[in-house]
Amino acid sequence: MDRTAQLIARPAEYSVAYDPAAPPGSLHLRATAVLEGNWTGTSTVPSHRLYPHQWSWDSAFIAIGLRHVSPLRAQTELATLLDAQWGDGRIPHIVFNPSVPLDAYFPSPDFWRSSTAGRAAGAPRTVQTSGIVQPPVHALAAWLVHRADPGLSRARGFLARVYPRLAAWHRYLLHRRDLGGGGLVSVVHPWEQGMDNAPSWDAPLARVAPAPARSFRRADLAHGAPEDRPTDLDYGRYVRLATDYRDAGYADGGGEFAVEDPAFNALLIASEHALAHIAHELGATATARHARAERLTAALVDRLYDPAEGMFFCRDVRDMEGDGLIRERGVSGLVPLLLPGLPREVVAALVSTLRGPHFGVGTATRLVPSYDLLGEAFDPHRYWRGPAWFNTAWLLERGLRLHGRPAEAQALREAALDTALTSDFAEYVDPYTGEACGATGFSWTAALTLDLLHGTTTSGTGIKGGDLG
Ligand code: 9WN
Repeated sequence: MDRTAQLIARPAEYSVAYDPAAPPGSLHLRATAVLEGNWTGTSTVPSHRLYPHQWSWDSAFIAIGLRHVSPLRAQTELATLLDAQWGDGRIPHIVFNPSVPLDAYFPSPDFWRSSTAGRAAGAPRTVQTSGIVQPPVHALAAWLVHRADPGLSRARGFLARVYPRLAAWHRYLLHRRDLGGGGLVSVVHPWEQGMDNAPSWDAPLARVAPAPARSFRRADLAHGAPEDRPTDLDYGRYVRLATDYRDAGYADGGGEFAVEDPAFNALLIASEHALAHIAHELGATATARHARAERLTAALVDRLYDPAEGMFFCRDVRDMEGDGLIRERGVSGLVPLLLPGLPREVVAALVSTLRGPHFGVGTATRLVPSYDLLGEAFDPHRYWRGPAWFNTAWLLERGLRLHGRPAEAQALREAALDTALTSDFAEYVDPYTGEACGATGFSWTAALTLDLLHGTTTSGTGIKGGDLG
């Protein structure tokens, strides 16, 4: 049998490869077991109890880790998500599993009503989804998945199948979501940016009249401590925004919440560079995509960077009174460090902000706190208002390495690996103590642990500057 036929006919095609050299109980084996436990047959849930469906940016991070133990499963993870793409190009933030009871997660499919309310926007008929999006990490993930096993990827035509869908996804964001008119993408709901409860949303959310508490029933409080989760008032506002968007047929442009976020846009730019690599691999020209990524980087610096503070801020596009910049220091404002085309002085300033008193990386904290340690709203346990997540640590580790800061990158990598082990792959941790918060056995924590374990030296699996540009 030739190599191609062997690849296609793999007997245990979806099984993960447990590393035979890994000692029993090792981090590698435990991380692999978490992903194995959260696999549903076509995708991976973030956590069976708290998040029992497929989530968009979770799946991208999960694929980045899965590629080390099952490149086929990593490809399938992304393909399943892309099968739920809408006709207008959007990739929904949740793809619902029809066998999970409606009351297991709120808002459930009967809230979003994607196949009816989203008909004009081209929502799929056969699968139920939410109608909002999440950060575009997918093209970056697809490129990294390809590189883990280019033979399998070519044999299965993986990149050729995902490329048009990823290109349509970026088109949707760039054409339908430039609500500020400056070239950057706006999110229309805090859940879209992925850091749901960040203090940056407080001011734009304050204008939103909350849906009455009796009009919906939260499911998250059955699994998470109320003092760690968003408040009922915040939830009422989330529900109001999502209801209004749904009732407008998921058409873009009219909502009262529109914010340009640095991390969301930086991830789009990183993915645009990745799409250029994918185009090149498929024999098409990559120049225009790289050029667009550079233009977007310039727009990001121009619109969201504050040199006096040495970091990026969100811009409230609906703010008619001030300059629109929301001067809350969040980890989102450091994530652009992962971009290759960033001006040198911006890189230097971001690194010093990361290490300074507001984030304490390398001195006071483990991983990277989600919010300013000195900020008024700081709370080491409450969702996205202080605790540290593993995906942001992974992004910043990558940025530090890309910009020639191997010692800082290595320290962050070791802290992430150590904390993943001691917290049992927690969803997030107290940034000072590393105490586990939220769910344990959380998929992207396990996946990114695997990716960090594979490190920079293993050929085809490492993350090098060339992955981005
Ligand atoms: C709403 C699944 C998701 C993550 C988000 C995280 C949390 C959902 C929630 O869980 O959001 O999308 O119910 O709080 O904030 O980043 O993708 O893990």
